[in-house]
Amino acid sequence: MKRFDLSLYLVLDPDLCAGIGMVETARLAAAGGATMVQLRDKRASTASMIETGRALRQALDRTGALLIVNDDIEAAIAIGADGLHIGQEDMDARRARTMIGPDMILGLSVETELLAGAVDPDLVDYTGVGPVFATPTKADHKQPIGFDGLAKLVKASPVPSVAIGGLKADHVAQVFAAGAKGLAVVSAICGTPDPEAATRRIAAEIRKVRP
Ligand code: TZP
Ligand code: MG
Repeated sequence: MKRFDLSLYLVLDPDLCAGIGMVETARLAAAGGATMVQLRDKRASTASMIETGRALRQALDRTGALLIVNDDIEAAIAIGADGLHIGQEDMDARRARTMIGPDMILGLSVETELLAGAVDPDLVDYTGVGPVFATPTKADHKQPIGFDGLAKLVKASPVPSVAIGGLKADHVAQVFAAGAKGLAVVSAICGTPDPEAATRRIAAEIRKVRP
């Protein structure tokens, strides 16, 4: 059984993190209580993903936060990441699982109940569910599902789910009430004046609702 904590999942964005950079943002977020950090840079080459990923590995070393790499399987393997996250338009889960082996965490984005129900728990370890709200952070995001939709998709998913899309500290109670095991955030942390404090605020809300 793999152990991972989806509760405070930071997804990095190179543009929003441009001020202090993705690595420093991740370091501060881990200090503030982030449990997972995803390297997501859709425009980066594999070489650049590997370079950033290695720096992230070092920054997150001994913080307890796990490092997940979005989409770039070659980079995920080269970095020795804790996990890989793929979307529906990326490679299929079976192929990804075959390439990464049994031990690496595999996350899959699902945007509908149908997709959530189709997830194979022998291949996929968690689902990323959303967007809960419309968000300027992802230009091409699917139809927002709201908290009612979130509850439905979480229920349909055979593996634990993390919610994403427009989520802030204020939404923590509703996220957990819908059955999700955590929230994935970009702009609630990236590019804020004090990413560590922003993370701490979310972590404090999580402690209120999660025993
Ligand atoms: N996938 C669905 S919404 C989203 C991604 C990567 C972006 C979420 O960003 P934010 O700033 O937390 O709304
Ligand atoms: Mg993708």
